[in-house]
Amino acid sequence: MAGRFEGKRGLVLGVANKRSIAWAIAKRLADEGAAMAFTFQGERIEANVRELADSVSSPLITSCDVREEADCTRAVAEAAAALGGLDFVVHSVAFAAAEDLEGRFIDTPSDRFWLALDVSAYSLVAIARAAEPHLAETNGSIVTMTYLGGERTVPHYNVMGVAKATLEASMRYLAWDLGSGGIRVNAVSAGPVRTLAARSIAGFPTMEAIVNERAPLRRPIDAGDVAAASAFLLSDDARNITGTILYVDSGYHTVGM
Ligand code: NAD
Ligand code: 0WE
Repeated sequence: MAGRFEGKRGLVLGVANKRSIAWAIAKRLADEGAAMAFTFQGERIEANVRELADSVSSPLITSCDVREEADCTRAVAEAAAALGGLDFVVHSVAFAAAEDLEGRFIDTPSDRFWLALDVSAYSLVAIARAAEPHLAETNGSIVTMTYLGGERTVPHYNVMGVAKATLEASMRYLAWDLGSGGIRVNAVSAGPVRTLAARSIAGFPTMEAIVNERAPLRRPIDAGDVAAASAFLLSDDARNITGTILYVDSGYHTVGM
């Protein structure tokens, strides 16, 4: 593919396995010429992430639990050093306790409410702060992943919806703060994609069926579609686009019935 990202260097957070949205984005960017460092969380997935990252000749694979500020600053610094600078960051991280993605939102206890917001929303702020000095050198760009459940109620999305609402507002305020330095911050709002995490969610096949029936395009979304939109937002083609949400959902969010 033509090298839109030839000479560009980035950090990718959120690859767990080959089905991860972060991996689809990384592959797409690698195809277009990008060099990338990767973070992983937890020893269980380290070997998996190393194998994937090696396949795109990554110079750095490092551990980062986004709940730890020190991990975020170290991972960003290591990535910038290994790559000789940073042109973009892909943030594709979310977590809520499994028991909070079923039942009633009203029953979410405080500790698990803040866990979901910490991992899924505040992490973007921490990573952006660490990356700012590097991205300012390159007119760099940040992209994060969100979901319609952040603006409408989606049954069972619950505390993750509150986390996505926080993520989306944080994305806009980061776009304001970093805009004066030429840095752009945007989000892709993806329809249901069959990642491993998503497949563990009861009712996922039902949601896919609803999209196939009611979305204007009446077809499912795959990770490659999300990757193409993310690559656009990270590219110079989007040089005057910041603080926005790009929907990759077969048009589902536009429908009122
Ligand atoms: P995934 O499980 O492959 O990715 C989630 C990632 O978050 C994993 O790599 C996991 O290791 C990481 N993570 C969790 N807790 C972490 C922590 N404390 N520190 C660092 N990393 C941590 O699933 P995915 O579907 O590819 O999700 C990626 C993003 O896309 C998420 O933000 C998700 O909300 C969003 N999204 C997914 C869908 C979908 O249907 N799959 C739709 C819209 C948006
Ligand atoms: O953002 C997401 C899911 C993110 C996620 C997934 C898990 C599964 C495993 C966060 N935390 C966890 N925790 C786990 O233990 N999506 C947009 C996909 C998704 O999840 C749903 C959805 C959709 C869509 C949950 C309920 C209803 C709809």
